[in-house]
Amino acid sequence: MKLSNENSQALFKRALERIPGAVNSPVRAWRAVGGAPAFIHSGQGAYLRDADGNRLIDYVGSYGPAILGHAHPAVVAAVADQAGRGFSFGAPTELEVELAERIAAAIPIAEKVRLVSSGTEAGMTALRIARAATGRNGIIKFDGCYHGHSDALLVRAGSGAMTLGVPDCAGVPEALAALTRVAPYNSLAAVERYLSAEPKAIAAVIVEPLAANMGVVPPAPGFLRELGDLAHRHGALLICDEVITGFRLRYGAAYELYDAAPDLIMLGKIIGGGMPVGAIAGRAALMDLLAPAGPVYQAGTLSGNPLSVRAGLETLKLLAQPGVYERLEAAGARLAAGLGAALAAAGRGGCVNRAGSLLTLFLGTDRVSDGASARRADPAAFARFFHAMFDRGVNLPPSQFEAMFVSLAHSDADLDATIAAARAALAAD
Ligand code: HOZ
Repeated sequence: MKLSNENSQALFKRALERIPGAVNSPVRAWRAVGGAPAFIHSGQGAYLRDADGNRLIDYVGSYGPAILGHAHPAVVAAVADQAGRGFSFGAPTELEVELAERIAAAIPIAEKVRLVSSGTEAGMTALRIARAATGRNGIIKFDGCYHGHSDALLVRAGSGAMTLGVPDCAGVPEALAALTRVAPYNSLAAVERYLSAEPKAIAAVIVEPLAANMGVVPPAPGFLRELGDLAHRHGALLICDEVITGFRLRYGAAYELYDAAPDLIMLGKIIGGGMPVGAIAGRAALMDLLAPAGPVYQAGTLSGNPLSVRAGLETLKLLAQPGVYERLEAAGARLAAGLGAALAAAGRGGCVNRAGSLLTLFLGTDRVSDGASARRADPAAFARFFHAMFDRGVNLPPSQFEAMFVSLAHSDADLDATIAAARAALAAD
């Protein structure tokens, strides 16, 4: 039965008058699945309540930050307490030192940490450091990886760009885009070709250690270790974009799971507990290139603002407790197994890619290992599946090319209800 959406439709119409495309970030507009997006009234634990009063089991999780579930009481209390002390001062606080220390303690290469306000800023700044450190301008990224919307990185990008089929963005100067080389994810040969063809041209190779912006695509065994070796042999840096994976797959960075040796990493999402945040972290020698210690300028009025930092600190404290990542792994595995079984029961082509609490159900293709194979999925089938799930009370990311995010708030009953909904949705399609 179709859920009521009169209020969301009315809000959508109103938003279209004053907000480009009615949303403040493109994927939210449901363009890939059609219809007026659900406007959200509130979130609690694993659930959202939309503007029409529908209760939904949520797997968007704010695209990653909501690893504890929505409005966790301890995080709410920390933010409320901080709000009473002031939102932002334009001056350093002890809280920022505490968060940098906590990140440094969890991530071996994070000798120094610079907080910013978004993953986009983190990517932009990581590139600037790499270019300054190497005296080179070129970068290599991977088709379908997304590192925020800064000019240099919005080339063959995943996430909203892939969803909307606009991987190369209007308004990015050609001369700038020409500095970005694009390789297929998991292809060392393509990276080697670029590095060998233009010695001393490439400043950095940037990669999501686990790709999660073309749907979830794990790295091939040894890929990241060899990628770092390759980059370093050619005098280039390796930047791991851990905006999604940082503190998601383990307490710390995911690069350690895959035996990678990055020079810099980008963080975001979870370290801000749902408030705006980003970070660049790495060895002191590189990080000290940043102003005022060094010549690479970077700044931000709200960087390291106390509200984001308190929310992040409280979230990390809760994630540091024993058993947390085992629970996330078990929940992710339960859901992935159930979705896989639902596909098989319906006799449908598709596959489930998963790492820990991140997963994607690809429809219409049996193996996804890079951007090209992700694009072989069937977006029309996904759109039907999305709506069938929504009408059964399950909120999926509205794109085949985003990850589902499982949180600590999802109970086995929530996961099993989701699996039952998927079985019914696939069987009815
Ligand atoms: N990095 C986010 C997940 N792909 C994107 C969020 C958004 O585009 O709104």
